[in-house]
Amino acid sequence: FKVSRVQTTPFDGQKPGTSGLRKKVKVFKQANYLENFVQSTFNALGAEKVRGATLVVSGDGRYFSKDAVQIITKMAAGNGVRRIWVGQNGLLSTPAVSAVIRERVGADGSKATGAFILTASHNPGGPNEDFGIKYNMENGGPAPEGITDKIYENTKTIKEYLTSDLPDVDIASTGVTSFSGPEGQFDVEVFDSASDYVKLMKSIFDFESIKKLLSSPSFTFCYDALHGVAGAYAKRIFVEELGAKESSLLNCVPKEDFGGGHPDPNLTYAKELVARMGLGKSNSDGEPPEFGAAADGDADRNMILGKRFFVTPSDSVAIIAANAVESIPYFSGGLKGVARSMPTSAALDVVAKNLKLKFFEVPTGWKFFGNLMDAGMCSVCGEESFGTGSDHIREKDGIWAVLAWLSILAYKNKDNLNGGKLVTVEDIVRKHWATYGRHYYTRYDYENVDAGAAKELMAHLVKLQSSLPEVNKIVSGIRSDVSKVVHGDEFEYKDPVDGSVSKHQGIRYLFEDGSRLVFRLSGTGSEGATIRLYIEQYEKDPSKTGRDSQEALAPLVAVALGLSKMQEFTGRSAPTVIT
Ligand code: VG1
Ligand code: CO
Repeated sequence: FKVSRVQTTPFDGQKPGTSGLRKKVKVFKQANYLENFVQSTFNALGAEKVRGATLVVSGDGRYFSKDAVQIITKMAAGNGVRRIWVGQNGLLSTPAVSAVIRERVGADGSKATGAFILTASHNPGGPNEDFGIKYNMENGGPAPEGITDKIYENTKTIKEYLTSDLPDVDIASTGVTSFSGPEGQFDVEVFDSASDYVKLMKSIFDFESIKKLLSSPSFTFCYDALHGVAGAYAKRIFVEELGAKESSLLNCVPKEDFGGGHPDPNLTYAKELVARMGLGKSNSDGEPPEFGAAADGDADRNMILGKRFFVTPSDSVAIIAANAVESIPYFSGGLKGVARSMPTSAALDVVAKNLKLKFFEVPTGWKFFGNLMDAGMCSVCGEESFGTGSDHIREKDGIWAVLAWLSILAYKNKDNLNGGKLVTVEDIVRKHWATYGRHYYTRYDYENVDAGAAKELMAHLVKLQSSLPEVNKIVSGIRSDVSKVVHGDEFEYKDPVDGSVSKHQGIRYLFEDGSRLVFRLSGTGSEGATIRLYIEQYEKDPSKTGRDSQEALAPLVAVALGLSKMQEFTGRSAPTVIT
């Protein structure tokens, strides 16, 4: 093949957000748009990390992914990359990409040093919806801010990119295709999307004991991939390896447009599963399954449900941490530490304190956990946004979280599977609350709000923080039964490993009784702005941990909406999604 230089001009707004660059497909389809971002990434990495390298290119299979694989492959050849690894049909979940970078060894002993992940995660897909791309490093984790800032700087000045006249490569069948270029050989290897990941999961969990649970007539199970890439793993793992019934899989055929749905595993968008679990208004026919779970488009998120019962992600990570050592072989030697993102509830903090574990609070986004894990300081971590994971890879991991819960259930029920009374998901959560106290928690999302209005609202909240007496006057004017605000700030994080500082990571109001209000602007949307409001209240008294959470939080919600003047600024009388 021949290499060519193509002249180009910069595009505005190619700044990677919380997790890569996400835009409407129409934006990505503009001539040179994707090319500019990819070349800016190569330039940010530098020739020594690109020339001769092995790079992974794959994603959640959303619309435009197949075109993107071809474009990036040609550019990789043009930039002197030695080989490209592609999951069959361009499919690899985000956690599987991380596993492939860390674990996979090519036939000739080669190892990957990075990946372009093609996903907009939980955002809808299709010709009128979103596409996305992000770069992961040799530890298998998202590029740190130092690199993403460089990429963005490069996109502002880019003048040309390198590509090649390679033909399109068949990515539907596995195997290696070799080409010869001006500097030697270039290979494209297409491999099975699931094998490396399945192998890793088998090395972490006790598949035999989970299989006993899943194939027992006293246990029922349901998994909804929302037509995302998780479907490519669910059948292999839950059905073929662990003996679940085929009928327990919902929406497990990956689709380019996620069947027209919003592949976000929460109570609003995972409608079918929510109904099947007996949660929503429309109750399912018959008895709901004992356990249900869902994933997002790229399978790094998870939602855990019991029969007619929702587990908040903040509780989920705390419960996994509290039970990991006895239930999951990978952790049998103990946990190195635990971590959560700032807006995630403090349920994990209480577990860390009780079990005397190292504990870290980091900004939103998985990239911040990676440094801690690389330094051996953290084993289990999570975010309130349905993200849970561990140091087996450097991304959150939706199927891992389900296997972790199944492991806990299998352990607690190891003597109950022959007709004894089952310990349920709800039993485990209620017992956890009775032991550690409960963090009532809810998140309000206001999606696609006018960007100017959102900025003003945030500025208003920062300004208010300069006078706490003023804040408390407003608070007590709204609800007299809410405790006093004792601290207000914008969260700032200093990475304990490399000393880097991240500022403006969310506005916090901390109350005397441990309650918290947090306000953030989303960094993953592709249109307008999304305001996230996180509301949390701690209850230690075991006789009061069983209340309905919206009811328990109603006073704090009223304070949050009043203090922020939400309706005044945004014109919205209700959020788009409540979790
Ligand atoms: C959201 C979540 C955050 C998560 C990020 C990526 O970011 O709040 O916790 O890490 O999505 O998840 P933001 O900036 O919109 O709040 V995913 O599943 O998109 O890779
Ligand atoms: Co995701």
